[in-house]
Amino acid sequence: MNASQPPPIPLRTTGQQLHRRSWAEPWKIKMVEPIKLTTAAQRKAAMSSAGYNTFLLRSEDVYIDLLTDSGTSAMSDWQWAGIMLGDEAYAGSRNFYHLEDAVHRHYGYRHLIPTHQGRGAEHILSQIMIQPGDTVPGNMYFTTTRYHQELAGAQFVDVIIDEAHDPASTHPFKGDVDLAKLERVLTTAARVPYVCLAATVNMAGGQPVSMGNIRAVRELCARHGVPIMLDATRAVENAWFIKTREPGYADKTCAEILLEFCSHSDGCTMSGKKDPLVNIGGWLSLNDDTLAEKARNLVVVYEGLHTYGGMAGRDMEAMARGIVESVQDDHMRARVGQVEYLGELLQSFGVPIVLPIGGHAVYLDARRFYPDMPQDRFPAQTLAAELYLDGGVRSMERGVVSAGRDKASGQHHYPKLELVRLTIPRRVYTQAHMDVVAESVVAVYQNTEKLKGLRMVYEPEYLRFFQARFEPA
Ligand code: P61
Repeated sequence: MNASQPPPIPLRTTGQQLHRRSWAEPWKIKMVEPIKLTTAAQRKAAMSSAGYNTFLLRSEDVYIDLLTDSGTSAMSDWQWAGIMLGDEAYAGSRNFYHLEDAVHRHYGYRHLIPTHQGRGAEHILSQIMIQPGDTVPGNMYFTTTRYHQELAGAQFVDVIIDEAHDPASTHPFKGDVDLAKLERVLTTAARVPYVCLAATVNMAGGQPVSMGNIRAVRELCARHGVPIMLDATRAVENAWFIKTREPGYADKTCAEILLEFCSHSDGCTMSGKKDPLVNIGGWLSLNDDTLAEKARNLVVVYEGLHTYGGMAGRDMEAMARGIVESVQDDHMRARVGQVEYLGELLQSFGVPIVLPIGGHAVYLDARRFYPDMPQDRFPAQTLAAELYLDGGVRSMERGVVSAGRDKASGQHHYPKLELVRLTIPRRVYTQAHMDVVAESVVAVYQNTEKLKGLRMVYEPEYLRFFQARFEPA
């Protein structure tokens, strides 16, 4: 079928205009996994024993799981067939070479160092490039990325455009770097080992970076002799936004745009659990031979030999095939289109969400759900708990709990964005699931009055959002 929008058809019976959908998912379902409906009483008990933290729920108590799109994709029959072709040799597995080829062909980098997942790559990159006292500028922080940079002795500085911190701004590329902010860091910091550029920007709402912006960042960094390391976790979704929003790219394919985008960077960290459609895996890519040698040397200490990096041969094969599937335009249209469907549905009911709708998730603006709740009563954590209690939908807090504490002062970081993420796994849920989610969100939005928020009763030392526990305030 032609993917472009067909003209509306006037109906003979009523004279109404029938707007035909121009696309549906480019796959059909061959295997299903049953999910369980729960009662309100069961959900109340489950939420209480999970300490009001959706990370601590058992997945079997969840009806529709929108906690994350990480490792939750459905693999294709071609990927499952690849699983059977795993070469589980300790060294030099053929699947490593297939993966190397796929990464080279679609992302363009010279060297591939496999890791068990994204944070494994962040760890290796931070250790080989950062010296204590360094400054790493980036377009908004990501939890694990910043954590590894700080562990290696760097300070992270946010250089994203101001619009990214405003949930209502409809800037089409809210992931863009503010060039003046970046230049200030490049000229004042003692040493900048690299610029960390994420595409799309998860914490900003799945917002993309434009090609024009990465090109300008490249020029600026080149003048200062500073490399750019991409967080390419959702770079194919980013390519789709460039195709649909940036002048001059409508006739290019996602695959072409991805290659061009990556060509403006010097390497990438990757969580294979997102764009590449697998349940586990990741990699570090580098163009520089000397750095790649350092990374290959370190990967054997923390991950595994440099031809498996913590993955089984079968996992590398599934990821190599997932990469090939992920860059298809038909796939991306349906993937981002489903997120857009849910976002537009919520908007039509007046639910406050982050605009524009992101690539992997719809983000609810918890501040506007609970305008009178102070941030240290954890509005987004409260909203995530309420969504589960209402209909068994699991979401994720992305606000003050996720932001953690300032290392120096010990105080909470108070981010401007206090969000709940409804994250859509790839190729997993149907349009009816999205409708049920929207109905539940609307029900919670109608009923915000008596809530007083939560208080934290247990706070772990590292990445606290994963395991913190709360009680109703
Ligand atoms: C997620 F609550 N994301 O979005 P790894 N970069 C980027 C990511 O989105 C990402 C990683 C690096 C997850 C899982 C997760 O605070 C959290 O393969 C842009 O998970 O190690 C992961 O990749 C790290 C959820 C991670 C979190 C950290 O759901």
